[in-house]
Amino acid sequence: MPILRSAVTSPFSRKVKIAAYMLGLEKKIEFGAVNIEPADPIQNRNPISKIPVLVLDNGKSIHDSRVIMEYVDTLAGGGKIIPKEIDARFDALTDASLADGIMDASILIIYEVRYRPGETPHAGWLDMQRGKIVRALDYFTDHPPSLAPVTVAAIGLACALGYLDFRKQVDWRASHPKLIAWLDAFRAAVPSYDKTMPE
Ligand SMILES: N[C@@H](CCC(=O)N[C@@H](CS)C(=O)NCC(=O)O)C(=O)O
Repeated sequence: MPILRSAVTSPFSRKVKIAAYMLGLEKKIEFGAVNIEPADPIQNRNPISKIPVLVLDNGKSIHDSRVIMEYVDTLAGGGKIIPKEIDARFDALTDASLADGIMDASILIIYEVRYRPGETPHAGWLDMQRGKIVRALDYFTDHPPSLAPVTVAAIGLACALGYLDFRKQVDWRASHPKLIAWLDAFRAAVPSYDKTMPE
């Protein structure tokens, strides 16, 4: 059975888990853990040692999360979470990429604090990353991803908001309150969101 090397706290891994549940693949993919600190043999699977990585039965590895999302959509017949029609497809993929950008900036904030032991985190850098997050949230406030159907765009934004709830890089609930109702609607439509919530 393919193994998803992942972590409960990883928002990119969470996207894939939610997609697997949505597509009825949760019993066909094992959700395996990985510990990126200290070094884990995950480097043998992805030279840049990022998760998630999907390790297939034939020994091949698929990464990153966007490619795995495409893989699970294909396994499920295609066109389920990534629309087939060209405009809808590239709108969804572009919004999903922006949601990933929120997660990238959010993770860089955490790493700036975590990986400068004994030094003050660079305030300008943190502000720059927060600015990216806020501008992307402005965009999503004006262009909330469709929930009918739920695509990679909605899954990505939900995981990005969940990560901000978890690590609190930005108080998005105060700054972008319209997205609260959107996330509530997503949770109602996609029960695996709550199932994959980091503790
Ligand atoms: N573009 C990648 C980003 C994945 C990523 O940044 N994962 C984080 C954990 S949430 C990670 O592995 N960080 C370890 C590192 O950057 O060395 C994807 O979509 O999978």
